[in-house]
Amino acid sequence: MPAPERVLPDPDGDFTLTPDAALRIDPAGRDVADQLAGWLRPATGFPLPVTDTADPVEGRLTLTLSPTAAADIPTQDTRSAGAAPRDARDGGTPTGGTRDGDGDDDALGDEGYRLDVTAAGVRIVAATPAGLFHGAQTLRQLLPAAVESTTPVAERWVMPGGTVVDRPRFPYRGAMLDVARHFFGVRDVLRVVDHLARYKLNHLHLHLTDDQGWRIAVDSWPRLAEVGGATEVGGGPGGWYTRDDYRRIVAYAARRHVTVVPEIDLPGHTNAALVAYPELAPDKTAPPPYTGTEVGFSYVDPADERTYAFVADVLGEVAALTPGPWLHLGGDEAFKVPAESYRAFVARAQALVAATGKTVVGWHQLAPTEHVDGRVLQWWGTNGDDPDTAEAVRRGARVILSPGNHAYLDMKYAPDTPIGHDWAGLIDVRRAYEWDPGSHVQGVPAEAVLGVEAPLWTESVTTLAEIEYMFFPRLPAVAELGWSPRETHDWSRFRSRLAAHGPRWTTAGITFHPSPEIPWPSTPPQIPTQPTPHPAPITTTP
Ligand code: IFG
Repeated sequence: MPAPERVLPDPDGDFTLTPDAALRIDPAGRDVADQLAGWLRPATGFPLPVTDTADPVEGRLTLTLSPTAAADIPTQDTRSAGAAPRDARDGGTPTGGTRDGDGDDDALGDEGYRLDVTAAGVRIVAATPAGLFHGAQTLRQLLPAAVESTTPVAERWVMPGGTVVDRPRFPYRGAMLDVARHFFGVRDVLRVVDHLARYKLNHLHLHLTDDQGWRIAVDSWPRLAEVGGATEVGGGPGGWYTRDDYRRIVAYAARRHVTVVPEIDLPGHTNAALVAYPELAPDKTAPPPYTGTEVGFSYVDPADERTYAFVADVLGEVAALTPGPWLHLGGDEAFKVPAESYRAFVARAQALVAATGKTVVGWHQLAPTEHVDGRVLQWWGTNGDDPDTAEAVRRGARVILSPGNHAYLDMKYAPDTPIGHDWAGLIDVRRAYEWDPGSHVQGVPAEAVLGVEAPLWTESVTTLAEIEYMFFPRLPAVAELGWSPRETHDWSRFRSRLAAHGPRWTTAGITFHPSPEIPWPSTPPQIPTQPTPHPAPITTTP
């Protein structure tokens, strides 16, 4: 999970991981091998040394980086017509066909990999470390769920034999964590990165600023964090990331091939900044700190030149701390800013982003404003007909799809979901899965779609366990829409694979919603689960 592009099972090729196993890698793949070994050591108890010699040796896990790596598999469609649906346990889906239908596109690209499991050993080949990393995540899923245990388990570590060839459908596959409504410390954010990387998501959008809190230190405007960071929804203490905290998040994410996308939401959603610097307020008066959950009432003064000095300084400092190409300007719900002022403000703010060398991302409310080269609109509509966005695409914008009624993970699963919103409707797993980013918005063709992103707004989310409860099982559904070929899209197969996947979350101590839509396995996991984090993880239905 997500479903690979191509799975060629070989029942004679099962491989058993044994205590003397070792990882052999090309030097450039060492970091991936170290991480893979780190995932497998706790449950197996095996030393799993990592060595540089790349020669594939008996009983080994070999990770090979080859810039010209190719899929090297027969291009005929491996899915015979009407193939019987596979048992979820084999994890594979008879995904036939080739990426572009005629099979000539054999390069693995920036993120693709080929994984071969034979009785003699396991080999991952990719053109880049990111491809090796994605292959390593797939390898992890071929081992029994017990591999997720944080303590050694007596288990036969058998991996089903065969070949997987895999490449992503879209380049941008992400999730957003709103750390402004409720603040989440670095440790929680790092665990969120781990969750994204498991499902081959490669972008973490951090919603760093809003009415209730400013979460990133800005040296040239210190009160933004010191004052603006000291509140949150409900009146809690809030908090903020120092520059070093942010650097730590970015570095941790980069090792897992996740790019951080920082959002400084402007011109609206700025009450925290106005509390810190009243000169930015239209009435030049500090509003009271806001700990409620309304939206659309605040904005920085688009008519005051000091606002643009503020924007330039903030974007400059955040851009300098961000290795990724994206800077998210927000732009949503500036209800009190007249259209002309909004357009003028956005034009200047976009130019300030470009001056930092970054590419603009913004919520799709930016659509009617001036296009800047490479601009990306994040679409969060609930109705697939949006002429402004379609027009912006005609002028060159690309789109990240986050439809409110399919990808907003702050939506309740069901009426009795204890936390979350319902303004975009209830979203259980099927609703998160049953849409096509490539054709979701009229006038936004697949070529203009950069990818997908699942936002989690945190007005009512306050702990890591609650983040996980809203993420799982819907995040893998969105991850599959971003990664897997459209031909693999099949709800009945997906729900079976998800059911087989659930015990991995239980074993890993990941909280999740035991959605009634999924036929979770009835047998409880055969191994002692580690002490449960508070609150107790939601286990699968009995
Ligand atoms: N809309 C607001 C968010 C958040 C959300 C909760 C966007 C772009 C509703 N803006 O979504 O700040 O409050 O579902």
